Amino acid sequence: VESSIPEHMREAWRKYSPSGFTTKDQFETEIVRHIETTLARSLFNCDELAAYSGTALAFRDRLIMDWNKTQQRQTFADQKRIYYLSLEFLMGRALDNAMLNVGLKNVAKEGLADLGFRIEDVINQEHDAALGNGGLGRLAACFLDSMASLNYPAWGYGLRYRYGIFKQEIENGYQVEIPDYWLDFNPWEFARHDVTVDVQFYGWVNKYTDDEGKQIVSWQDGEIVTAVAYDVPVPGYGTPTVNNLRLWSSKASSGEFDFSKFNSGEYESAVADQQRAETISAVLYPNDNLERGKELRLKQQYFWCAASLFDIVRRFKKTNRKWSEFPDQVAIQLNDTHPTLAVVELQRILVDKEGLEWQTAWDIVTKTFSYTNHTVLPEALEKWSVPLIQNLLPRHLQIIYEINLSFLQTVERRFPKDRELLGRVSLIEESQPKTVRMAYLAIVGSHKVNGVAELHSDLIKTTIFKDFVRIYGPDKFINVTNGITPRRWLHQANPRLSELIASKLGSYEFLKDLTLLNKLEPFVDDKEFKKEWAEIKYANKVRLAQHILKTTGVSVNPKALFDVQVKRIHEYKRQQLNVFGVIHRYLAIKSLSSEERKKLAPRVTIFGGKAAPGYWMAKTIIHLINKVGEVINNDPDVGDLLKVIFLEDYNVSKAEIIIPASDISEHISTAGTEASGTSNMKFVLNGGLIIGTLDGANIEITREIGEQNVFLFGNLSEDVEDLRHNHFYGDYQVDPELQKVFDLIKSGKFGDEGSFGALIGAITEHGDYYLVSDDFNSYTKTQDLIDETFKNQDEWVTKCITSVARMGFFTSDRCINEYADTIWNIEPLDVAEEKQVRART
Ligand code: F55
Repeated sequence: VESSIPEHMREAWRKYSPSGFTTKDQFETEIVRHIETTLARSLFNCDELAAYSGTALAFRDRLIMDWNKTQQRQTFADQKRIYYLSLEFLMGRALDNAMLNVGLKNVAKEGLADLGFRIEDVINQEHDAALGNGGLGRLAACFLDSMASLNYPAWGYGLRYRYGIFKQEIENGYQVEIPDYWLDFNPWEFARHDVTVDVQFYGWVNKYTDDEGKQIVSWQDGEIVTAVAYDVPVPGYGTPTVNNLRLWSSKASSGEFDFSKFNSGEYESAVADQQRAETISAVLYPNDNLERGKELRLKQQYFWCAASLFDIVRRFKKTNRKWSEFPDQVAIQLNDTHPTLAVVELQRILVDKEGLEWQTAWDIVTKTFSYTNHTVLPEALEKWSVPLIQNLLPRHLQIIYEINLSFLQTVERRFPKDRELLGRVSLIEESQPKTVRMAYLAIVGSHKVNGVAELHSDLIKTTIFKDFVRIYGPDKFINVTNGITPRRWLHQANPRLSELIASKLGSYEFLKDLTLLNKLEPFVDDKEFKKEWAEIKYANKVRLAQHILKTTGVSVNPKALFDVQVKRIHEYKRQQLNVFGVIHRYLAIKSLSSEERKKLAPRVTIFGGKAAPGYWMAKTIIHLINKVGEVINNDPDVGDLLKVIFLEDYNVSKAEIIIPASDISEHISTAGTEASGTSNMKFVLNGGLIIGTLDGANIEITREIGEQNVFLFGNLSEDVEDLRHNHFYGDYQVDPELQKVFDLIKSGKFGDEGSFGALIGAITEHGDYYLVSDDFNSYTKTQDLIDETFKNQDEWVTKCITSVARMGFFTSDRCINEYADTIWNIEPLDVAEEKQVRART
């Protein structure tokens, strides 16, 4: 490559290549240098934000060196890479993670103390990278962590949104959305103004036969928007591997964009053109498990797929291999159906640009792609209107039709007598307007399809993708149960617990092999160990209580049972069941004499989570929680027996405070609706117990940690359909205890009877789709059992320790190794030599 330094000069280059700090003094040199030069501040003008910036820049320098080496090593190794395509990466903060991964957090802590700062305050200055909605985006972030920690050559590809998920404020009990502009100072990204891709939209398709009689198809005219790469380093834990997350930002194309307009009195329209281009990557859509078919969203999807595919193909071409080897060099994982256009785009590149035969190209495509499904909820399955695609991506629509035609022909040959099957599995739904079923396109374009927990993977095979199992056979559909990274969700969020575990196991090796936690089990009878365990949980609760006091003004007793439900607000996740249960508990307290009340177990019920801005019912649930809190928290009859807290703006960094402080957390979705859930794993790993339905990963958690350690309740997924059906027959009545709760709400006790009426009506009048009434009795009885169990602290702590010891399965490392073996066919890169060099420094 002509941009590389000539051989005979490389010696000098290497001599001056920076080696990075390792000692406290070196760290202080670096941070002061950055504050005084990079940031142009001084010791008379250095606040906590400047200290954060200086620390981040010092650690960034270290990461960059390993990052560059990793990229060189991976290019040199010239082996298969995995590309993880996700519209969301919910990364949270990077500094703490970077410090722990390079193993120099203590050095930084002491160095910062010398300079007059507390490391916690410095860490808290960082803005979360909140480029995601919830579980799906956070899963992508855990996967990047695991892929780097396991030394897989892996890239993430996403969009660089200017605005991440909105910040949530609560005003008078209502959710208010504030834009999350997060890019003011982001030391973790590197703009690659030289790495750009021009992406085309609209236009028309020209088909003709050339002089040699060959069919030529070309997509012409339309408008061009440029994608600029921004790279984010992704460090692994205890390894020199630093992988790359590439995020695309949109801007007006310099070739296309009419800069002369600026001079010719059309200044305003020139600016408007420019802004239209930038709008593509401006904002993350804030809906989880809901797809609304907006044109701008489709533009985002294609913009990102086209840029990523161009980049991947460009890298492959540098290796001068035959196209048939593409799937041996490239594995592309589709995180849900959002990147499905990448399938069509690769087929277009191979056929229209590279001149491959249709079938040859299609074999390459299907060997390259695989698809992860995250939901069975019908409202979340993507369907794009055919006229919309026709207008925006005319060539892609033709290719989709051609894929469909050849797919349906195969199906017809295999099942000649089944005419209805063709209509059911067609990639095109014959609706008004017609739509493209993106999940079906993703299945047809992939060699493997996976669900994210056992129950969920079984459900997709027997319900939404049943016909495809008949067509392709069962082996194409597999399960890979989700996992979480123990680095962030144990070591970083709960350092004292991590340290206590390490002291018993003799090392921190469990952070790289979580199954080692099973060595904790013999210590369940160790009195001293149990005491320390309980002290750590208590300290975490004190910390959360301080946060609650500071942010809500409500004082809670850290000795009370902390009951937590934090996740996106959604009817299927049933926060309404929880708050109805709280009101039921309130009624019970009120009915007792003050003597009887003394026997009750005090409880703090904590909620957190965002509602999609257009999801009116979810917003009503938030409002009810806040109003119920106002009444209960100020009722002198109740006192410490019950407090109800809604924590504003739940996000990754808040989760790191909340999760380690929980005694019991709630994972109470209607059976069959929550694909997996991942916070359930985080809570148990931090020594909290869970109350849950037999849904998603709750089932596998129960299998691993033992039934006696989980509070299960509610109907089974196999019975849900019949129960729903029953709601419309006979004289259907809701649970009598739940009716009392409804009566109190309707009495106006919590204000706003009008909108709360709709919440009640969904259950009493509109079929109770989520089975709140069916599960109510089982739920409250199980809550009573929790109260009883919590009274015996010794027994409780035993359950917690036993559970943690059995959580090894749920590391995202196991999960990534399963993807690597069963889907990607890819090996980790050997970094043994680098590791030795590293061990010496
Ligand atoms: C975001 C946008 C759209 Cl259009 C659809 C869905 C989402 C989204 O955020 N989904 C999501 O978070 N799904 C969750 O994925 C987790 C990881 O697999 C699961 O644990 C969880 O059950 C599922 O709801």
